[in-house]
Amino acid sequence: MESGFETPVYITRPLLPDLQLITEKFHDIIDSKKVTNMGDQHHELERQLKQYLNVEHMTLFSNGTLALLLGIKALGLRGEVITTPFTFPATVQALDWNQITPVFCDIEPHTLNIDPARIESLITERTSAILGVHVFGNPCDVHRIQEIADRYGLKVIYDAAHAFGSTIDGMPIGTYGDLTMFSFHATKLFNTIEGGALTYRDPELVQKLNLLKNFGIASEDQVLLSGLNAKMNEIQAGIGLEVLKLVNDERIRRLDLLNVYMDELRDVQGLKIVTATNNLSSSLQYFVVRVVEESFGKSRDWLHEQLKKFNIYSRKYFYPLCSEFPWYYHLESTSSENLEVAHRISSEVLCLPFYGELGRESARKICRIIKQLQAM
Ligand code: T4K
Repeated sequence: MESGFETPVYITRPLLPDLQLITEKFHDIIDSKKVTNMGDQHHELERQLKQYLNVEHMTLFSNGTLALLLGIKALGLRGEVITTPFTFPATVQALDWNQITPVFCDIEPHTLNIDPARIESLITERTSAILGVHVFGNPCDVHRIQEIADRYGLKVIYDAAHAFGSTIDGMPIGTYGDLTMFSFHATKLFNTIEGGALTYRDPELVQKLNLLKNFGIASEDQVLLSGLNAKMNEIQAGIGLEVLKLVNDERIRRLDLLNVYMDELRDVQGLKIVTATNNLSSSLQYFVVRVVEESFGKSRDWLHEQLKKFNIYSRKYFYPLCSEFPWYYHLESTSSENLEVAHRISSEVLCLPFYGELGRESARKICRIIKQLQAM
């Protein structure tokens, strides 16, 4: 009989630099007296991230949600945007704050991303864009989505909050669509505690985004548009510079964990591993399974609760679906018939602890506990 963990095991832990390195960074920033409003750390992080993500244009923000919200504003989108219900609330809330109505499209059962085959029937004369989410770091079918968008003259935006470093046929994920948002929240592979960025195709967006994240201020005498405060500060950027040095090693450790989970869980009846498809390189952001009750013998919710007794805190990302939020009740696209796959998946999906520090032995123990619970 496997016993529980002595201390709680969470789905993730932030990747953080040695305290000594952070202290030195703080000294530099405090000594400079430039602590926010696009200082040296900010510029250096932007430069290094462009290189790391292999993109030409990037703007940093205080968090991913504001990045997406202002990216949508910068593109001048309006009316309706077709998107997925299987995402974090931030995706659709960025539409809400732009007075745009989300039109929910069902998802593919394998990638859990917006299903391109279902998009076209949702397009109306009010549609201005398609907003895909690279859920759990597995890329959307960017080619089919672009083909539909081109045919109907729509913009394409991606929420790549989970997809730091993902590639498609070797191409960096931030180069697809008109605009891509990355989140650098503490729970993400690369983090600045809170933070985010946009990458985009049109170089003219640089100026607009820089205005939007800084109250629309162009100069001492000029405020050109109605913006917000969404600037990444120097402490965030400085920590980001140190965290970035750790990302490649963290990826190696996560790859190791992925192999442990795959080996141990592959043959468990009723557990389906949500994997990256061929030719895609995953961000290794989450390790996700689907608990198929009929064959696993227990429900996802039951497993989620039982794991807590062993001090394991898995997460039901994404449940409930965004289409179930009360302020969308009146929307036609929220009907269960329209979102059959999404409803099924959101009752099955479970994210297991996945971060380098966890270590192979703990991952093996988690797998043994899951098997033990199934046999109960
Ligand atoms: N789009 C998508 C698809 C997203 O997933 C997200 C964010 C966004 C947009 C918005 O990006 P940001 O505006 O956040 O940049 C967490 C994160 O707060 C959120 O950023 C993330 N997605 C989401 C998937 O996960 P919660 O409510 O689950 O967080 P919380 O506090 O329960 O943390 C989860 C676990 O992580 C904890 O049980 C323990 C661990 N943890 C967390 C924090 C904050 C730590 O060990 N240390 C920490 O400091 O949303």
